[in-house]
Amino acid sequence: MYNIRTLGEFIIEKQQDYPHASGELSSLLSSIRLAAKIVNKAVNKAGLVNIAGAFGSENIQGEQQQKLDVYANEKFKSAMAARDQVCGVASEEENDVVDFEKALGRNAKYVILMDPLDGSSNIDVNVSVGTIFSIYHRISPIGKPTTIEDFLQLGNKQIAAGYIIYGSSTMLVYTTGNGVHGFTYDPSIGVFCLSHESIIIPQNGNIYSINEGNYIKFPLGVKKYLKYCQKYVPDENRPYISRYIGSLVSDFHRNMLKGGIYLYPSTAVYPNGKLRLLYECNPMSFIIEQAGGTASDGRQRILDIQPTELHQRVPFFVGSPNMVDKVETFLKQFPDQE
Ligand code: AHM
Ligand code: MG
Repeated sequence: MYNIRTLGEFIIEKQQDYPHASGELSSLLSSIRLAAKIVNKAVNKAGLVNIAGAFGSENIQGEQQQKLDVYANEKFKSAMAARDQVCGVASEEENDVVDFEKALGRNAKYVILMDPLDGSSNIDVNVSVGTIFSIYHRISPIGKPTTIEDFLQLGNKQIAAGYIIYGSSTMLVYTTGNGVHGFTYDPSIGVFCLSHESIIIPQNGNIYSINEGNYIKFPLGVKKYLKYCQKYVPDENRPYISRYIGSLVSDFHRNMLKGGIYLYPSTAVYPNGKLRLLYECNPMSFIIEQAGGTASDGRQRILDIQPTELHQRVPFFVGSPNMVDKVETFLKQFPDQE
């Protein structure tokens, strides 16, 4: 029998560490927890009901939207709209920000950025997918319409970030800047239970995760790093293990628990990398730093990059600090010829 400590209890417990906390962030996290349960149910049934497959439309980035992308976007949005703490949402599935302040008349202080269903092309083949979220205090005045600056904040201003992984079991992992905590969903009682308190990533790992199909167009430093990973040096645990699911949340989660690095550099198709700064890289970077890891675009800390656009992409190197340092060293040592 396990000792149950639920996500709800944990959030309230942590809130007590901040005597002036109003409880609004706790309530906001509860709305995410609720939407996660609803989406989890749909993901679990994906092979049975007519919910897998393409929706028939494209998102702003020209990518095929899956039915579950659209479903998850709606569920997370309405869970957030149903509470009073969120004044606006930006999503991978929305061209522009959704302003609750204007539509619903709010006096709310938080904005949320999210990827409601990351890796959704994996749904049809029963591979794990995830939701990623990032929470900020707005900077525009409460009670007024939100502005784009509320959403284009530095990652290091995040108040909270997290992800849900719909995997062999479903987990919610989050940080509010006080460590990273993971909760596993028990579907028999419909509750997220604390299973991974204060996650710490190993300083060094031996797993590397990258789509090597793009090798030819990788920056030279990345190519050299991959050869370093593959070299036979038994004393240093090399060759490393190559593991790539193609679902960021899953690859990231495994590497955070076991020690490893996830890389999505610039490629021929994606000259700035594929992943989006605001709702993929920033939240994952906040989480990894809280777990003792590092996140970089190859040159600088992700959390220090000033965003300029909602759907901006960046190269992404994230994981065990020594591994990210190493790839940065290779990128510096082998700059690409212009
Ligand atoms: P998505 O937001 O359109 O699902 O794209 C993000 C996903 C990540 O989950 C994953 O790591 C990456 O794209 C895989 O890309 P690729 O198929 O190019 O390797
Ligand atoms: Mg995504």
